[in-house]
Amino acid sequence: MEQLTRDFLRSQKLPHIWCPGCGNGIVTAALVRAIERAGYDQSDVVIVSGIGCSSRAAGYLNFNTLHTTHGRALAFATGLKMSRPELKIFVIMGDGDCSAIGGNHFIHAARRNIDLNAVIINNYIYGMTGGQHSPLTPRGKKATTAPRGTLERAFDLLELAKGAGATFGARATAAQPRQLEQLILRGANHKGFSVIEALSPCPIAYGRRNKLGTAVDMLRDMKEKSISVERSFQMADTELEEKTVTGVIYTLDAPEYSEEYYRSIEKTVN
Ligand SMILES: Cc1ncc(C[n+]2csc(CCOP(=O)(O)OP(=O)(O)O)c2C)c(N)n1
Ligand code: SF4
Repeated sequence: MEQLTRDFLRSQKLPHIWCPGCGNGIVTAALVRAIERAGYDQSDVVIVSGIGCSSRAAGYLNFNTLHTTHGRALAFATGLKMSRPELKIFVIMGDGDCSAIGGNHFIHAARRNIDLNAVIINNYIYGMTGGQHSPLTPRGKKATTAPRGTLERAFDLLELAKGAGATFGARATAAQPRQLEQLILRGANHKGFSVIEALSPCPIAYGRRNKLGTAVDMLRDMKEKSISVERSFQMADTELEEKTVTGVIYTLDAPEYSEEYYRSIEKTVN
């Protein structure tokens, strides 16, 4: 781990400024380990992020990094992939960044099945701006913009991605960092748009407001509510209501956009 920290983190940017107990560090560490296991050349890896607490991860990572505007990480990453298809691109987004302001880019990246690896750190809230609800806040949970609990149903992010055309969807929690690492690696090895939803505690903007206890309590709760996708097949829908299904939720086979694009150019030129 010491070697990983030396090679893959920008030590001059540390210590990080995430709150104590924030899950962002756990998810970032899982990402770093997955990239190391994938064996990529460091100069071929690009980390793209938007704006938010989770998106700060890009600043701490010692790869080529792009810290873009709120909700636009996938738009920048798409441009990059189309001009340099050989790059290994990881896109870190918060739940708001990905599914609210960036929702349009998300569905179109999925529709194109472009070979990007989206890691969405879902802490169920807008952390950086103090706790507004996002499209992934569970119904009934409190936020600054829903003081009596949100009335809206949350998206199932992976169903949304699948419906739009993404070909790899996986979910894990910060309470299972090794599983998360494994899933990010599997997503990276998949050709097409990979979506990894990483559930992560925000004890400050979300946990405190919803009386979820300490960060440790939140992690314990995440772990207890997790059900592997294999086990979930044996359970009734009603039993799964309060659970979080983790693992590779689905994989599909479909043409990848940047490859198709270059193939079509070659055909036209020749
Ligand atoms: C165009 C634009 N609108 C709004 C903002 C304000 N803003 C910054 S971060 C953020 C939300 C972050 O929430 P999320 O994406 O869930 O990430 P988190 O901070 O929870 O990791 C918002 C609304 C902004 N920076 N730019
Ligand atoms: S506000 Fe929440 S998401 Fe942001 S750094 Fe603090 S704990 Fe993490």
